[in-house]
Amino acid sequence: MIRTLTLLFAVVALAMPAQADERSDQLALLMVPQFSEEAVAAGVTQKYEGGWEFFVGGGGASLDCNHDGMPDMALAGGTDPATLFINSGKPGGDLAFKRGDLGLDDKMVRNVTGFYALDIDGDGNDDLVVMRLGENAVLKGLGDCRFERADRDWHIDGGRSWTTAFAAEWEKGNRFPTLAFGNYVDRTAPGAPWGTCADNFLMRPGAGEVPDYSDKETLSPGYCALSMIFTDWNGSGEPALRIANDRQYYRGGEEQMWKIEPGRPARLYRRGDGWAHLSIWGMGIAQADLNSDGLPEYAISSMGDTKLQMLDDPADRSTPVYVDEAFERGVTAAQPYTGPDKLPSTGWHTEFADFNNDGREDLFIAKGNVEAMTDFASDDPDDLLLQAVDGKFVEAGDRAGIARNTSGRGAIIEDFNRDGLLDLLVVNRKANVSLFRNLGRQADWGDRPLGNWVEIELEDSGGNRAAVGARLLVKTGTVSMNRTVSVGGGHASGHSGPVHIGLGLLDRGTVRVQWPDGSWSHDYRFLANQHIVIKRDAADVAYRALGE
Ligand SMILES: [Ca+2]
Ligand SMILES: [Ca+2]
Ligand SMILES: [Ca+2]
Ligand SMILES: [Ca+2]
Repeated sequence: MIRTLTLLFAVVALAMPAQADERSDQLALLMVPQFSEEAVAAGVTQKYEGGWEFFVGGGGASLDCNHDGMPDMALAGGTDPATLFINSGKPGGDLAFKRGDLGLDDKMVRNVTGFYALDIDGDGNDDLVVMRLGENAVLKGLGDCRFERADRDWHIDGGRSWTTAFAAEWEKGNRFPTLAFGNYVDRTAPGAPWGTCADNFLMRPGAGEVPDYSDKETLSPGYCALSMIFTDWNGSGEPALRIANDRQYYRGGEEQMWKIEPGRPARLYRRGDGWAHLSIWGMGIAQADLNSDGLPEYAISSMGDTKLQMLDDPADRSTPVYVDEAFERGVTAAQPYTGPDKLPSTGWHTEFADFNNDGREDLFIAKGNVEAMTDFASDDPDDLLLQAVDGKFVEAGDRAGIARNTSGRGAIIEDFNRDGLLDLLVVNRKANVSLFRNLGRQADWGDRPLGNWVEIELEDSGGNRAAVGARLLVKTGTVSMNRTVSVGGGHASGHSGPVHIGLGLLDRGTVRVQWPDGSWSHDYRFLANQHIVIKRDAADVAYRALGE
């Protein structure tokens, strides 16, 4: 026994430095962005507090509530009040925020688990969906970062559930969006919390001139949703609703996908449709078209291994059978990558974004122990997995300066100072949020730029002004990239606003837009390092100057 142990230690001792060396070699080929944590200096003090109902959730949303081009944000506080932070910084300058007012009373501003921003009524102001433990609320944006409750006017039943997930899409022909609410444990049911997951809800708009969601459809069974996303998994033009579910509390549950057909009740994909049973601690979900084949891949965080699902047979667009390529692609992120703690880690917010502007989407995963689960890592740093040329991902969280001993939950990936480098806000349980400014790439003589970039904002005609569901096909040199405008995913967190695209060394490109109604635009030419706006049927892109 002792000999076996000694041998094991020897193998581990040999393996660890080799792995570290290999990672160093891989990182040497990549541009590693440098982040500086500036929450307090930027005026952002906000914690996610509370008992076991707030072990989950803890999110926020970015939106531009005063139309000055600078992203503002709403952050959940659990039992602490949720807070609106209005961006008071300048383009290219320091991160700076001032506190605003969400217009929620003292009861409703507490017990908030997360936010998503979208323009529900199509007036050009983003509205805020407020997810809560108890009644949910919807805040209508009035401009100037003022809000008023609209859930009663719009007949949105806030329910009594413990809401932990949200997503929205515009079904074809509809002026207003379809809203999906995901709920966690039903605490009032006998035997709670074990096997007592609440149902989820789908709210489709009425046909009138104002949003009317009196018709509420139950998505049953619910299996304790922690994130959801509308996704056109097979390129049919008709998104389905995917839900990541937490096996900790369901009995006989699994990951789910609902078929959402206009004018028909939602229908769950089952074995007969090819849907395979997968039972994980589904926490956060993200989609990206990593292989540019027009179909999305999915990252789903869990306790232990992160999943990376790719359609098994891309030619067969009728059967949703997925293979897990997380190991091959290097995104399992199953344990902490720094420090002595080698227990499994716990992943939450998951999102693809190009942090170093090299034209390849990277993967961020917020990490943090549920509370004091001794079988899981307690010091569990967030992951920044940079995508290499070969499509594999390399951990760079420590090198980038985001590896901290905080317990991450939701996150917002956004260029908060509009300098073309994506910054990062992480909501932490029982600790102040982390606000990381992206400084670019570090060199001997200081920071230097990353790759080129473009930020693209769409403006559709009709109710879906921000063109949620639109696809962007960007071509630069020989590279093509697909992006989708969506509302949902991550964990209790989202962002509204331009789509950020890294361009590497290329200083121009073209973009084609597939608008949510399915029609394609012509090719638009654009120059790099600009914020561009593409209006429906416009001849050319418009360049937007900020801070003027
Ligand atoms: Ca703003
Ligand atoms: Ca609005
Ligand atoms: Ca990248
Ligand atoms: Ca930035």
